[in-house]
Amino acid sequence: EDGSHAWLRYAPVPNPNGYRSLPSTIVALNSSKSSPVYTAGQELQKGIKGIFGKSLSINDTGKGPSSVVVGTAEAYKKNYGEFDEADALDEDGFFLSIEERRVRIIGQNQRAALYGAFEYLSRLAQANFSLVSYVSNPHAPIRWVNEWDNLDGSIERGYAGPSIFFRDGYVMENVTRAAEYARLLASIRVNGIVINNVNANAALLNERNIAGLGRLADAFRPYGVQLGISLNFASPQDFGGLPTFDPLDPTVDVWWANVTNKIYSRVSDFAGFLVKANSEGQPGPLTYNRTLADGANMFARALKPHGGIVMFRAFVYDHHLTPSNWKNDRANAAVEFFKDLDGKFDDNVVVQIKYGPIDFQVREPPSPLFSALRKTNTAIELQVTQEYLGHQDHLVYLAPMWKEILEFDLRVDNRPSKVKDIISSARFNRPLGGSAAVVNVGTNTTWLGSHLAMSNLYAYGILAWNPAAQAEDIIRDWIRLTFGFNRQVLDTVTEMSMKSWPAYENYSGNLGVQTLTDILYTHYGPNPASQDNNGWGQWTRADSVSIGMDRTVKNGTGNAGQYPPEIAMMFENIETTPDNLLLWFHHVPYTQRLKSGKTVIQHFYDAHYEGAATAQTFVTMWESLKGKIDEQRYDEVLFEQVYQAGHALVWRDSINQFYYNMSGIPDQAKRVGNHPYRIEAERMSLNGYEAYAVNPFHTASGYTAIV
Ligand code: BDP
Repeated sequence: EDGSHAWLRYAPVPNPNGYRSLPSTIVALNSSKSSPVYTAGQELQKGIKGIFGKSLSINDTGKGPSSVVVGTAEAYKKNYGEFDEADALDEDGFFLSIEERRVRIIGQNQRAALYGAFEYLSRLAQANFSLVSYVSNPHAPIRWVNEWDNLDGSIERGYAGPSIFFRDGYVMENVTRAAEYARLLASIRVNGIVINNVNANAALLNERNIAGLGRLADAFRPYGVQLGISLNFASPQDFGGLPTFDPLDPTVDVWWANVTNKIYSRVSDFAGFLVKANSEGQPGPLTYNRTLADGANMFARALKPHGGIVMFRAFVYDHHLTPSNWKNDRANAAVEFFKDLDGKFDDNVVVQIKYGPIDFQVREPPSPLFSALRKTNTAIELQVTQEYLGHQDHLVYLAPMWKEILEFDLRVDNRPSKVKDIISSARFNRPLGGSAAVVNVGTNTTWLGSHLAMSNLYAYGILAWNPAAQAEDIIRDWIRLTFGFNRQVLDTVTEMSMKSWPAYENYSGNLGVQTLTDILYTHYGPNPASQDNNGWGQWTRADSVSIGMDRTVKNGTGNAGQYPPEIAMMFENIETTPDNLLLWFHHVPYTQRLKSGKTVIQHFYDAHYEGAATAQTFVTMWESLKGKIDEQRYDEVLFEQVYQAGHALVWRDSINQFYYNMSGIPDQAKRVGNHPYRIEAERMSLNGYEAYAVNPFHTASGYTAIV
């Protein structure tokens, strides 16, 4: 098992006879070849063959009593007459009814029927044979993934090999793997893929690439997945040869309309554009003193006649902070840039907001922008690719973290205002909204470069459809689908996964100080020194006596005041700020007492030891599964876990050493800086190796490594 089938393995179930109601044929209603309903028929056939070893034939009409019928509501009514649940179906929703020897899978539209088929198969593959009947509707219409692929085939923040979409400047000729990816996504009800980096290259708009977009869209369409692209704001000038890219210049408008029309003439169901503007050196409307809304609406106008949408990113900030600019806080940027624009965006614009105010850190409060935009469509941006969270070399199951954000109640106007209800129409009654996740799959057979990391992609789709789903239920389903039915495997991988985010937080950056990783580019490994006085504005503001970013209104950057009053008050006061966000909002002495009674610095020491110790247990836990998982995946995961266990120690010692040096406060448990059991490599007699001084110094004990 090389991981390529992910959770769609359709492995035989242990007690196939337990399912008495297995129908004898599949009826895929009115399905033209390459339609999602046609795909659903094929998928049901393939799945049932794998799970039960039975080959079912597929017809496109049928009145037989013993069949799995799959189709749209419209087709179903035409063939069989009315059904009660028809009125309960929202866009993309499906009805699944499993009776003795009769199964009905009815979608509000084509892709919904396919979602229902995958749902049925997921139940069978988990040996769940109960007879049920229910409607399932999506929480929000936008359930997209973003891929940060470059045209040359590299992937920004991708950890699983080169692109499955691009090579040498062009869309690939062979789109087989792209289609396989669309299949995976359809099975978790993702309905859009933006295929290229937000730091976009305008050459994507050349003739040959637009033809390539057509090929990709054709590969995605049988799965009900629509194609979108990221745009470079300066394309009219850099690629189109115009003297300007001013969004209010009519020639620029015409240029975008032409490009958009050209795309639609090849991809009639094109989803839309994703735009990163005026951020990290990218061009944007501010260059011409136009607003971000002017910029977004320019694309909206071009897309409107075709029904497309613009995902306009809220990740806009000026990263050139200087130490003297003490009050400048990158966490404030999104609200500062967007709040006065509320109500100024066209209806087919969606502002895509990273979950926290900074940048995919191991712990952030929700972005305050969710509460500031009431007359604007919004979507949350999550990251499946573990940019700051260990690059898929560390097991970090992210559903619990996403749940905390989605369930966070921002109390807008002192009323219930959970983030999940803001991104759907529930709270502000907006027509569009939903989620996007940066995934960055590559050509590695495991898709993400690690078998266990795939639980995050799975969980993303489940939560985008239903944010009320529980993180632990999701992981258990995923384990059964990925590794089968062994009880010990189920319990062990669940336990590892559920402990993984807290462990990573403990050894990489706790109390809301953010991930203390290298901030300058790699975003990998410990480097707390790089967190201060850098142009990227992710600062811990640590000195010899105190640490943390004062974001209060009273003395700090004012960020706490960007939240609605009840939440602002909670974050403004140290006493009511949860410990896990203490250093996010407050600058305190290392000797500050936490609610646990420990000092901040002692908590640092202890938590880093605890987190790293937990990572050690993942190895033994995994080893206890030997023989219960196929050899290839067993070995590959073991390799990762051993690596993580080692790297967690590097993290632990680096961070503890660094803050010990800075604060001069000893560890009460006398561990930090004290490793009597260690044999330092540089003290051994070196044969063919040389000692050299390491930078940053705290990533090797005694500042020295050998090469
Ligand atoms: C940062 C990444 C950078 C992305 C940027 C973004 O380091 O590679 O381009 O986010 O989201 O976290 O635009």
